[in-house]
This record gives sequence, C-alpha cells and structure tokens, in this order.
Amino acid sequence: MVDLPPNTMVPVYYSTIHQFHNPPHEHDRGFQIPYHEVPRRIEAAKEALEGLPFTCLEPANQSVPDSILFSVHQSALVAYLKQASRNAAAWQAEHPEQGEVYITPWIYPLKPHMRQGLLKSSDPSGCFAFDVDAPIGIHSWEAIQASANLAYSAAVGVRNGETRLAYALCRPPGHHAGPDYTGGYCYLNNAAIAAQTLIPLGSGAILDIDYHHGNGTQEIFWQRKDVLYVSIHADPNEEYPLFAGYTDEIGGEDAPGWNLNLPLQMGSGDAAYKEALDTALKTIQDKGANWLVLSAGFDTCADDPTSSFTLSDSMYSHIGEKISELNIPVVVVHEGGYAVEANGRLAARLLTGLRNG
Ligand code: SP5
Ligand code: ZN
Repeated sequence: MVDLPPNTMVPVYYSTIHQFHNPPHEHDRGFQIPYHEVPRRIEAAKEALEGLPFTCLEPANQSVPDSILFSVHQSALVAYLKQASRNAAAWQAEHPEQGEVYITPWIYPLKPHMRQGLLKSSDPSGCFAFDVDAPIGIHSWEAIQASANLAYSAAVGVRNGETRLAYALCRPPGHHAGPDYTGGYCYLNNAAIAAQTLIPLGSGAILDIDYHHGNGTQEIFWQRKDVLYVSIHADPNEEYPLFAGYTDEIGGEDAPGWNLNLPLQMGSGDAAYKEALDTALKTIQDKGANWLVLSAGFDTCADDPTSSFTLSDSMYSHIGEKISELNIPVVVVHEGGYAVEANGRLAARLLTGLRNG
C-alpha cells in the first residue's frame, strides 16, 4: 500500500486540450498509415479512472516553471516547438485546400555543418527530431504544454505532501523526447518534468513500463545520480527505437549504475515480465529511492496492435500492487498504449493495484 488511509482520494489530472492535437498519419517503412496515438486513448483512460470510487479529476492549474522545464530540455527545442505550431498555422492559412497541416521533418542534418545550415532556414524541423512520427500542427504546442502541465501538477501535489499517489493523463506522451529532440509521438518529456519536480524530496527513480525503451528519459538523466532510470521493454535489436535500450547502457561517466535496461524477447508474456519487474523494483529499493515516477505505457498488453508482448489484464494489477510495496510516493505519467479502449481498463487496474496493493 502506498500508505494512504483507505478513504483518501487519488487525484487524476486531465485536460481537454489534447483533443486538438490529432495528426492524420504516421509512417511504417515509408508507407503512410493512420496515426496510432489518437485522442480517444486518453478519453478512454479518463472515463475508466473517473469511474473508480477513489479518484477525483483535477485540472492542471499551474504551468511548468522555466527552472524545471529548462533543466530537462534545451531552450532551443521549446522555441522550435512554439514556432513550428505557428508555421503550421501559417501554412494552413496559405493552403486551405490541404486541410490540417502537420509539419513533419523531411531533411535530416547528419553532420554538424548541415545542422548549422538547416537551423538558419524556415524549416529546421529535422534538427529537432530523430524520426518522422512526431508531427506538429496548429494546436500541437498547446496540447504539448497542457500535457507537461499535467505531469508537473501531479508531481507538485506529491512534492507538497498533499497526496502520496497521483495520476497524470498525459497526451501527447513523452518518454521518447530527449533534451533537444522529439520522436515517437513525443515532444516534451512529461515523466522527466515530474521527476525534476520531485527532486526537493531527495533522489528518486523513474520506472518505465511502456513497451518501447524511453530513450529520451534515459538521455536526460544519463549523467545524474539523483534520478535512477529503469526500463522494461522489447528487445531493441528488433523493436523501436532500435538505437537505445541495450543492457550495456548503464549510465554516463558521472553516474554508472544509475541506468538499468531490462529488455525482453519479442513475444514475452506475464512470466518473463514478472521476473524483470522484480529486478527493477529491487534495484529501485537498493538505490534508496525516495519517490517514483511511473512511465505507464499500456502497449505491452496482448491486444495492442503495435506490440508483440502478450501481457494479461491481471498483470497491470500485479504491477500496481508490487510497486505499492516500495511504500514511497508515486506519480503515474501516461505514455503509450494503442489498443484504444484497453487504456481505460488497464489504467484502472494499475491505479487500483497501486492504491490497494
Ligand atoms: C510513446 C510510444 O509508445 N511511442 C511509440 C512509437 C513507436 N513507433 C513505432 C513505429 C514502428 C513502425 N513499424 C515497425 C515495422 C515492423 N513491423
Ligand atoms: Zn510505447
């Protein structure tokens, strides 16, 4: 149990603004396919969590202070995101026949001199993205900010001792976004913002249970001994993001042992997952974490259309229960999950497990 009296309400942070960020398509080996990261994902999660007797919906009534935002992201990324949304608005106004414009990187500056040139241009999008699947439309910046604000607000409640468990219904998700780049549906790293907000409570941990490795979170905290990053994810030899998530990534020179990757074979199920979870939680405990940010992706479930894992519904209750045994405050940040309605029932299981475990 996360040490809550049984009648305590759990705040669930939600904003309607995410709905206006709705890109039409992503890319699969060059083919355009419908965008998996759809608004209904978070609406389904909101409906399910609202239905739990112990949750209350909370607005994010504060925005991320610069001191926190700029300790996890470079100001150039933030400036770019704002400008790209403005550019999308302008290009949309010029070409009304095109419908909604979503700016998508198309030139990737592989070398420093290419980057220097591209940064001066009217479309430097390729300087701030590692892939093509984080497009930016007219309302995207508002949605990105609102999403980050949810993670921040949830963490503030915990930091101030108002609650020991809070859930941020973030959309767009964040764990692929790094210090100065977007990618994989992610723009700002919501989990990193929550973690940075909790630093006044001492050192802590981020546990990432999304199906994909959180390369962005890993990079943000690579050299830090005050934030342990632990991730359970699909084998990066086979699965996105391919360039990170390997076991030999143990943290930078300043922080060896403060990064733990636990990749699992393609097609893994409950048994393998439970074992990795035990290892993850033991490491978090051994490091003396004072708080936990849970990057909660549900794309590990059996019916997810994008993933190979076959986790059963009861695994999400189990994950919540096991985490609650750490007996430290927890901020849950919603990440991926593309079996749209499953985001509801699995988020509800996770939160119930965390609260009642
Ligand atoms: C937050 C999050 O879960 N982002 C995930 C982004 C993953 N995008 C992966 C695209 C993979 C394209 N197709 C793979 C081809 C092999 N079937
Ligand atoms: Zn994912």
